[in-house]
Amino acid sequence: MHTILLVEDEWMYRNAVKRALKDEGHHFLEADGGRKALEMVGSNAVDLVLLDLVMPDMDGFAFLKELRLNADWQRIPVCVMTAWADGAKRRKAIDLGADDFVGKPVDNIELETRIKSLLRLSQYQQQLSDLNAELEAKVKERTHYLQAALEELEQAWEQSTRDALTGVFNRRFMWEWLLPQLQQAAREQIPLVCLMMDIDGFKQINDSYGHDMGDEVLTGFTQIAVKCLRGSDIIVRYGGDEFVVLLPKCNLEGGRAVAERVRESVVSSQLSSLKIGGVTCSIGVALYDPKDPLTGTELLKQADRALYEAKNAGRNCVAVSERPIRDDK
Ligand code: GH3
Ligand code: MG
Repeated sequence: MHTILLVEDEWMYRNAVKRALKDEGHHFLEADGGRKALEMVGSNAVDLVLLDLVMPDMDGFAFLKELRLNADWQRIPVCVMTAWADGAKRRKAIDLGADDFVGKPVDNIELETRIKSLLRLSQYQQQLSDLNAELEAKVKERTHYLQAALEELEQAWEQSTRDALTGVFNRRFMWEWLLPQLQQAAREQIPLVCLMMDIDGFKQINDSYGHDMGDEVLTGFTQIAVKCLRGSDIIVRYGGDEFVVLLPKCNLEGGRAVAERVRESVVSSQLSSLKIGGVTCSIGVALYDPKDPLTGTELLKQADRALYEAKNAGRNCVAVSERPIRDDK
């Protein structure tokens, strides 16, 4: 059963309409002017409005204007009852939000069929809007789920690239950036420097003070090294107490200076006051010269050889490897 609001100041017309639709089983609300009709729309679930245009209180046009201002009422179908000949009034009513017309005086079949079709259209609209709401809820839920999955993935990726103890990049991740960095240096013809750093006598620290103290030294050492680097530099835990650092856009002198800064910072740091004697490190420096480029493996080998030289020179020092190592020689 549908509720139809009949807005008409003449009771004779209201009765004629009700008579015309008596077999349809509708429930009728009646208003003799626009103001009362608005009140009724506000307090009843109205499925359709049958509207006269000329009324003494608030006329049909003013009613339409008010009705369509309210978002909750915008989809209530409104069928205007007017003389067919009155084209200007019909156009104005449509512009104000009316949906259809029936002629006056009322033709029973005309009225019945127009109301049927308007109610059907309104029902379809409602179904469409319910489906839309359902779809929106699903999209929202799916977006939420995908966002959570993405965050989890990002977190997993971040974890898989990091060393669990020190938080710097791990060796597996090193190859992800090493080759692109070398390619960029070659493309831009700007040198870069690779440092290989290793804590001196670390085994002894572990043996004498325990593994936990060893871990503390590793973490402390990493923090000191990071403070000596630029944001664009990359540090990797290469193995136990060995770290690789890549300094993009840096020449040999710059690289040596950074290595010296790390070495000195470690010597004068809190690490040395861990009551385990002085902690020191040795650092090997290797240059990637885009005019005479090395492969990633060659660069690492060269930095490793420089580190070996620093260890041989008595540790707690920086050594530079000037002679490139070639894999094919
Ligand atoms: P050198 O001066 O020649 O570098 O001597 P070293 O004693 O430091 O020798 P090396 O660099 O080979 O020592 C690496 C040691 O680091 C061996 C291993 O037991 C220890 N190690 C590796 N990973 C960890 C770790 O995660 N935590 C701790 N505490 N120790 C580790
Ligand atoms: Mg060591």
